[in-house]
Amino acid sequence: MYAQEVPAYAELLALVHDVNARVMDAHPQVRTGLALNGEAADLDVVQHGAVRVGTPGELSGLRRLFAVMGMHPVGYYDLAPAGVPVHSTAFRPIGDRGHSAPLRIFVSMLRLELIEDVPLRQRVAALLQAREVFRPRLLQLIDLAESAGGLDVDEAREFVALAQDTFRWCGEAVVGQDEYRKISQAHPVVADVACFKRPHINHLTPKTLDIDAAQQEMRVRSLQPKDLIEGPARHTPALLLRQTSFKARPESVRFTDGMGTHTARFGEIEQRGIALTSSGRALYEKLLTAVPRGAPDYSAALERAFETFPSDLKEIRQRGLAYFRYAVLPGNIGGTIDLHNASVEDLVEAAVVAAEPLTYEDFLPVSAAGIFRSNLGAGGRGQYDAIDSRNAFEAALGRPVVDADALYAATERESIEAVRRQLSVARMLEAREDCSL
Ligand code: OOG
Ligand code: NI
Repeated sequence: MYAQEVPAYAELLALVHDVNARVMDAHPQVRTGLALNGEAADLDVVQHGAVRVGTPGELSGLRRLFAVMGMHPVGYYDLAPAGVPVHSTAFRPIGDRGHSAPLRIFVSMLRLELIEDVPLRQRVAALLQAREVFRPRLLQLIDLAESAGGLDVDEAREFVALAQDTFRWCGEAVVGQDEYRKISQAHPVVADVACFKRPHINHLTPKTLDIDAAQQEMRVRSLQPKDLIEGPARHTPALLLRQTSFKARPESVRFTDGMGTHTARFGEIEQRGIALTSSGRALYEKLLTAVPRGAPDYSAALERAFETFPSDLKEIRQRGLAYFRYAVLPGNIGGTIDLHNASVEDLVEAAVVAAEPLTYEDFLPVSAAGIFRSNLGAGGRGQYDAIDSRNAFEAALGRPVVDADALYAATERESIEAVRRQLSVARMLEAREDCSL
């Protein structure tokens, strides 16, 4: 649907596919690795999308809609300090499926209290109160899924079609052009939400194996990339998340008093790296803020700053900078190591256990704000006072957000427990063999 609505996005998909194929042709081990991890099929699948809503009712409605599909709100992102009057969460699968989640939706809700002009704020609130973004039948199906614990195949089909309609572009504004301009001046994101009848997808994001090559290729194909790739370039391993996008194009819109344009929809690309622990994240933030955003040759300076972040996975693991998944290596259990008293690190060193870093599945406020800014044009303001409204957001959502860090930590912990269980079974078997001798 989105590729049909935004033809430049279809071009972006083709571009990413070409770049990924080129990387795999040049490095056949990448192709093999992806196939082994079961990630090959995910490559050409969209990794995330984004939607913006206006009211607590809309936000909790989306929370219920995504829950039907096993997607739950993870993380709280306050974008006000970066000058965007919204706060957000990301709906994604959690638990085992979360780590190979092919799809996430980043959902932002307007913070109307940040609009200083009180009559304008009231007008925007009235526009939002007047809209009904969920069809009654969709709400019925959500009720049914909640009470019955799921939907049957026919209901699920109907649900998917109606859910999709919720995000279908409607090129019809509910205001005239003067009012649209006035609301845009408060902040373009407010106009993008409040001037329309229902929410729309504002971008989708496929995953690339080489974001620098993809950025270059966007220039070659005249897709107008934003100036900067968010996140530091690194040889190996990539950290957290790097993102870039092509800039939104003006689209024609029917205002109540005639035709005009609105600019909001675009396509984004991302490359995902390793999930950092809180100390890894602290080091990341320190290096990131060491380079001021407006600095000349920002990207090169950032790359240099990040040279002090270890690139050796062993060092990263031993310093506790990233989360890992541990697994017993088949065939290596019988060595000389004392399985009972060995630490996980000893087991890794003895090649009894393998350690794979976890991939970061979430988002970064700095990157998100950069994406917002480059696609909403001028207008708005530099910064809002940081009043943390996490409680208000969760009240609107109708539940607390899931803590992303706790998810990675649990995955790591559970993998260690599984290793311990497997090794103690191996030890018991060994002991039995000893006795029978
Ligand atoms: C959401 C921007 C955040 C990302 O990838 O960080 C985001 C938006 O533009 O509505 O999608
Ligand atoms: Ni995005």
